[in-house]
Amino acid sequence: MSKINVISGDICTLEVDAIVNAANTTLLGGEGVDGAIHRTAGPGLIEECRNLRGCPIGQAKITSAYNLPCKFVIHTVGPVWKGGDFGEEGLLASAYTNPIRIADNMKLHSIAFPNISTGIYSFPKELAAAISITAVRKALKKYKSIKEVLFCVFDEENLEIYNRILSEPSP
Ligand code: AR6
Repeated sequence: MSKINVISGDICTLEVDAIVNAANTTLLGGEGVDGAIHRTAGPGLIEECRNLRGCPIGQAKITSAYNLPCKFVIHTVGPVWKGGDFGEEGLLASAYTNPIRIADNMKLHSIAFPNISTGIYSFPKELAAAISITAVRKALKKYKSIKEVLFCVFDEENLEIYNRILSEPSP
């Protein structure tokens, strides 16, 4: 049985098979969780990312983890929230599903996600949480290598939202 759990804190400290980076389409670093991941990983990560030539919104690409305690980093790009009429919901769901697909393809067992798009990209937190949980639950039915998914939350509001939604019976 795959398990979904919530953990509070810095995703850079997690000793999972893969952490997911909420990057931008250049994959050349940024602020927020992206900045933290690159700072902790060290310069090897940006070197490898340069060779990837960017990543479209909703897609994902995998790299080594360098000085991070996880094994791999899966870089995805969430959508910028523009009010909801620009396919943001589907793109956010893809930003969860594609890393799980890649992790499964690599036969990985554990993966940790930050709350993609809910920082600099301004996606409403409640909606983002509901989309992410639905997308992950659906993906876990298909990608059987993944035994544990961690939602790594970094603020009190997301902690409350994830704990609440995950404690409700799943539809
Ligand atoms: N560990 C876990 N979560 C974190 C950490 C951390 N160390 N630091 C921040 N968060 P954001 P986005 C949370 O802004 O909205 C970058 O410049 C944060 O509180 O990092 O997808 C990229 O290059 C929030 O809940 O990503 C892009 O340009 C969540 O991570 C842009 O930001 C996502 O916030 C992407 O924006």
